[in-house]
Amino acid sequence: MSYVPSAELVARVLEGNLRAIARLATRAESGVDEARMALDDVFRHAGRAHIVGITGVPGSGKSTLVTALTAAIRRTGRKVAIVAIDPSSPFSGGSILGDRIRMGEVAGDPGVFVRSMATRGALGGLARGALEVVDVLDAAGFDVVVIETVGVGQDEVDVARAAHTTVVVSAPGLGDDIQAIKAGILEIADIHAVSKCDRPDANRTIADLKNMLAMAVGAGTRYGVRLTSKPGAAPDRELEWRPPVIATSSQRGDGVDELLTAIDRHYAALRDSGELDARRARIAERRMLAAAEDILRTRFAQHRDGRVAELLGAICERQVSPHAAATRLLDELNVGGHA
Ligand SMILES: Nc1nc2c(ncn2[C@@H]2O[C@H](COP(=O)(O)OP(=O)(O)O)[C@@H](O)[C@H]2O)c(=O)[nH]1
Ligand SMILES: [Mg+2]
Repeated sequence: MSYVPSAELVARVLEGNLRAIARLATRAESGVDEARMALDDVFRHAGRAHIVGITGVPGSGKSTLVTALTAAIRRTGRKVAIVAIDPSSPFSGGSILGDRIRMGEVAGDPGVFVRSMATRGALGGLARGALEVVDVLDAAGFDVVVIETVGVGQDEVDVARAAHTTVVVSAPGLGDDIQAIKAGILEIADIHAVSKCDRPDANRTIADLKNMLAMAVGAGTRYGVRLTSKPGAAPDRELEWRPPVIATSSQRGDGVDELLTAIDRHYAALRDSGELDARRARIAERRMLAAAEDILRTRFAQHRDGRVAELLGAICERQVSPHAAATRLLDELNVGGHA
């Protein structure tokens, strides 16, 4: 494929050209230097999309639910992009064929774009690359960008925290405990979906989850009820939001419209309370910190055989502490500049 210059690529992305979007997403994912300018450019045009994180343990029905939800969003006329991140497979969903069949409902619809991301790159590349792909889709005019992540580790939680609205999916038949608790992601839910409610054992999962949430509220844990926290400003209005528990069956189509209503209501509540700005500020802070760490790691790697090795030797000889060595290294390297 011929190389498309950044400016031209960005212009096509902003027009919503699907090939250009795919191409820039690939560049974002690979983290190549040539992508940097285009991604910086695209970032300035992003910021309109509602970013929805959908997480839950493998097999909880996320991909199936995302497909059903996508169809529901399309019926309202909005465009939807999906970023599916599943470290268990180079293609999302564990089964390529399965995913394709499930996306069948919305396949070929130009108002739907699906991007699968395999796994993290070296050293936390997952979150950064994924969020830059989200920027691309946002700037390209998708109204809703869904990030599907497997809720089993910190990386996934981090990605879910980059969303404005996070849906945690639990399902019956995957063990006695609410899976969100096992994965430690209960508190990040703005909305709970209990999928596969066509199954007879779903009622118990729903009841367990509701009990758990009631207990959390009773114990004073403010699950989902967040104060506005604009940096440097006193909270003006409070976001009163109790995460609803919504039973869904992607098989029967039950609960999907209700889920969409909850997602839309949550976004409206975020906007009206000022919490949306607060979340955007938190997302910005995390992303900037992650970018700084990334730059630092790269520079560290570049000097591993040189100055870093020397300082490591000095640390081993107890001539200098790790902290003092790090300070010295940062002073010596022009960290923000190019090597
Ligand atoms: N009975 C039932 N099975 C479902 C439903 N949704 C998904 N499944 C099944 O659950 C399995 C895992 O679904 P998938 O969407 O791939 O889960 P993911 O790993 O969380 O993305 C598949 O075999 C699906 O067919 C549902 O609403 N009802
Ligand atoms: Mg999946």
